Amino acid sequence: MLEKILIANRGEIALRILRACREMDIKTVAVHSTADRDLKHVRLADESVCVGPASSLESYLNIPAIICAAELTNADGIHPGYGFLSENSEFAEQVESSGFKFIGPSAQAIRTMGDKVAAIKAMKEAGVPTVPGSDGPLDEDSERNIEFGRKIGYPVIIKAAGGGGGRGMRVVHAEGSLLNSIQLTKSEAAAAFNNDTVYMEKFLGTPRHIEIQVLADSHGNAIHLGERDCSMQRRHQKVVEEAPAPGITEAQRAEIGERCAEACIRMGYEGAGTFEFLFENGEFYFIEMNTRVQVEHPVTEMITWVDIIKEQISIASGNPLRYKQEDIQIQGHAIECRINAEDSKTFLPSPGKITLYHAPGGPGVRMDSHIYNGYTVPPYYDSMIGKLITYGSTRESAIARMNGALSEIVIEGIKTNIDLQKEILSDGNFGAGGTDIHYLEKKLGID
Ligand code: MV4
Repeated sequence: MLEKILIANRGEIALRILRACREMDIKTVAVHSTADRDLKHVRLADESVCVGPASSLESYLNIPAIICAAELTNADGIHPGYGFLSENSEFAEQVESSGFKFIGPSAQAIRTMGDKVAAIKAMKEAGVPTVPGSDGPLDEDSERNIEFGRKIGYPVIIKAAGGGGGRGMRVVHAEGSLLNSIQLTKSEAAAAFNNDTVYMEKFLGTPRHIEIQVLADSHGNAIHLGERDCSMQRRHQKVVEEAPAPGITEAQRAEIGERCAEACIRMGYEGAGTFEFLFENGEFYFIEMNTRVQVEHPVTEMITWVDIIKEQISIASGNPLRYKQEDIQIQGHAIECRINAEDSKTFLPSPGKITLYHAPGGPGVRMDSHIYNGYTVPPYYDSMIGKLITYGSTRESAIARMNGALSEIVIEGIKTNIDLQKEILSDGNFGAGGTDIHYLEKKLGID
């Protein structure tokens, strides 16, 4: 087993990784910026190293500084968390060539999934259902592109191979604007991603965002942990997530899950991963794969009893998966509300000192957060300050517990989105389950 892990992240996920290490008797090294000396996990870690100034570019994204900290402290593994360097293939490569274990997939796997055209090609080859489309990059052949548009049928969407997560895409409603849209998307992609490769897909109008969690070890084993519904989002930021996804049958889950696990085995994928799908009219369409642990991993943990972070560390240590597919039973229902330091109405960030904090509690309530009384939320990073997760034997009981927890939690001194979360939880359509990816933005009024 790895013996000392450097946590290359901050906030709640750094604390989550530290807690997993502690349970596994693994020593921890916290790295932090000058603005983050007072983070909870920095105090709890066995050792800590300041790796740079407040600016992420010079600290949490500073590859030489982080590898240097691993050398100084004799760590043997590096956990990247989510965001920051977690999907940076260059980082994974340098971590490994410096003699440390990168807790995640190979640099090669990260690179392939970072190229959306290559990712879709790998999925098609593995039998994962994809969106009808150009099945590869568009070239300069206008007639060929117009032919693609006719064959796929309008509306279509042009996406950048280097994009993802909502960056670098454009919907085209009719043939008349196709060629111009391709050119525009290409030049934007060249500027944003230094890669002007674009591809075409059928545009799905009212899909849900459903993703499959997988775990794969270095011995050729892979399992899936079912799905999460992440459709409740605003500007590509998820707000509420849940597992299982309302209305998905056991047979649908087994079918799509097995495709994803099989794809992992074919690709030689190692670690935790997420296959993102659009789900419309009862069909799954692969769009992207995330090669990191995700913010919303706890809802899967609650309904499967698998500790995804511990499993990542075990896999990186070279151990075979502790579970076979038949060991995984989905039981109950979990919901996660992201708690952000922002205004509930304007969504403007609200950093500052937390003058009073009361954590919610009770049966089926989990608060993943690094905040404490007197903690100052710095203005330099993401505004998410915690995740409130509730669990129940049914969706209704998980919702009831979330309503209770949201009214119990007290955070004073800064603004939070808790009022927005209360509004979503009491929304009738959310209560019914299965709202699409546009629902929240429509409810809030498109801005
Ligand atoms: C789509 C789509 C409709 N049709 N692809 C946005 C983020 C990126 N992961 C892919 N995205 C989309 N791709 C086709 N063919 C609609 C979206 C989309 C979306 C997807 C998931 C979650 C939120 C979204 C919000 C707007 C658009």
